[in-house]
Amino acid sequence: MSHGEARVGTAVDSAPVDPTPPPRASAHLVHVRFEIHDTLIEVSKGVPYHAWSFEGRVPGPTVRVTQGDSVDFTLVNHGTIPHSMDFHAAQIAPNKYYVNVMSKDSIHYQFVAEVPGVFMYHCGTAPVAAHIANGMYGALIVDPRSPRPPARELVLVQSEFYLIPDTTSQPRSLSWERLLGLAPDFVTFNGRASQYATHPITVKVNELVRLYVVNAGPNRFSSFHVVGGIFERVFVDGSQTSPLAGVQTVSVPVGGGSIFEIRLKQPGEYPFVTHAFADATKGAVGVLKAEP
Ligand SMILES: [Cu+2]
Repeated sequence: MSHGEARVGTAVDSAPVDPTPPPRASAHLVHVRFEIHDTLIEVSKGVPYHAWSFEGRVPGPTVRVTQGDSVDFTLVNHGTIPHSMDFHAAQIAPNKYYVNVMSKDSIHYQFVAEVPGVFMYHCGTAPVAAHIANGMYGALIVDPRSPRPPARELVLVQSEFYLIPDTTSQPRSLSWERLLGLAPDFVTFNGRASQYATHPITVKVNELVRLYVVNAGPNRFSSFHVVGGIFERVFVDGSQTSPLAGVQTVSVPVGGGSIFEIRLKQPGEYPFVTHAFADATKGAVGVLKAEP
């Protein structure tokens, strides 16, 4: 059940991750507390995977603050190995704050979100590629002081999963060799292959749709594109100055995030993809369903 009353998709499908961000923040001091857990997730229909997660979710919860807000952050490690947290929205000394937190220990620090945009956060413990590939990332939105125009807002975090080929051992777990060989089994939006293709996201014809797209990687660039549409504006890597206007495809580098604004002109189904189509075929595809 995805909405409490109506089934969406087929009975055997899991409900998709809700792509809706939290509302604009009104506090000037935003408390964020994340617990790390070893978590079982489903990276594709019927494919369970041993992940490491923030708050039991992959990607972790979307955090939303307003430019100038202080973020008061606590990280509690209930996992079995050391982890850490690196906020791309912060400008602080990594050797002081992005440090390992041992199992059963915690860390607390503050930073001021001075620059608007959509930023990646991730565990920065070595080997970083393994901690990211196992699910330790998410998006942090910093709204500009004067609010953006009203829009239907969605958060999409692209990432890859690399599985040990032995399918007899369930759940699956990370293949370091496949990760180093840049050969993902699944490329996903919000942690599960093709979830918004089987469960399209409904929007209205001609309404402004704002997509906050973060690419967690750990390896593959995203060539973000909406089939049947042209982006009205793209704030590249969140930059407020000189957004791109009237563009078809904009790459989101690994570790980056951009804000895409689009209107869908006719009723119908509009796939959003990384136009690097091997990765779309591996699951980085979804559908915006425009209704009158
Ligand atoms: Cu970690």
